[in-house]
Amino acid sequence: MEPTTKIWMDGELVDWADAKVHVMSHALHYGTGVFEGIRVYHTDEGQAIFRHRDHIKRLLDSAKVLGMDVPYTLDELIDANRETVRANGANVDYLRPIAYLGGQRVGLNPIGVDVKVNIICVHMGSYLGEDMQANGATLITSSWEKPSNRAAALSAKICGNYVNSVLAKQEAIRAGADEALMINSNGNVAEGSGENVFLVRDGALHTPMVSDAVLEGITRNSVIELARDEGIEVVQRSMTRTELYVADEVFMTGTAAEVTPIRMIDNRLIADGKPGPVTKRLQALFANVASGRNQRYRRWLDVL
Ligand code: PPE
Repeated sequence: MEPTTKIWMDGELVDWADAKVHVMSHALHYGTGVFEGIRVYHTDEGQAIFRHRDHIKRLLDSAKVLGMDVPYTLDELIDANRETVRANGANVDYLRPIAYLGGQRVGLNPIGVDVKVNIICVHMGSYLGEDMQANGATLITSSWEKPSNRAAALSAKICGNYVNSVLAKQEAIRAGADEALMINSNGNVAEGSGENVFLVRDGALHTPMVSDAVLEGITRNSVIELARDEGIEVVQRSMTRTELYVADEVFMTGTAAEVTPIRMIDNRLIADGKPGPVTKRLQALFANVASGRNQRYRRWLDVL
């Protein structure tokens, strides 16, 4: 990938090439870290970090679930993110703060292992591709089940949780699809490997509940608020995979994916296979809000 300039490592800005971690770090072996993905948008007022406080709050909540004490406050992390974006110039569009057990320890016991915090800025661009963003992406249902809430702490963004997503994503790409759709242990729709999923039926939005083994996405939350403000009904409920096949529209949301229309699932076209009107409306609205052209949601932008 394209390196950027500086990486924040526990209070210091370090050159990309020098941002090194020890091979005996607990997190490398056991997945004991938590992370965030946060968009940095270009607005007329300058670079803006989208829903900054909400993302850092979720990072600290994920750490709490993992039982890890992060040695920085929410406000300190916000300042560190801003400093890192500033140090990396205008081309970056995505922030990746990660807090992990960086201490050297063999054996699972995480208690007392040093916690490290690093912040990386990258250029992400379009996550599933420009063409998919415009014309719709294709999904296959993964043969890998999303673990149940009994098996994993899914509403926390814990590094180790992502092995399941990586298996699903790999399967989708090898099968020629853009993304995987994951089914939960009850046989209902969960989410994509790194996105929440919505369907449109009779003009209303439907999305799985947080208890359906999904990450409580911040983009999901933004789209729900935008839709309700537009007078669109939003229903959070369990749904089956076949409901997606026959929906009027399907789209996915995520920090990286933003609002991406889905045109095909398991070789079935969704409606006529073109992004539908509700999807296009919410996608445009989201883009206007994120870029600051729509000032009604200015509170979601932390302008540097
Ligand atoms: N579910 C999962 C499993 C997930 O990883 C994400 C974000 C979402 C839903 C959407 O959440 P939110 O970003 O708060 O709207 N996935 C991040 C990681 C992507 C990656 O490849 O890395 C992201 O979009 O930044």
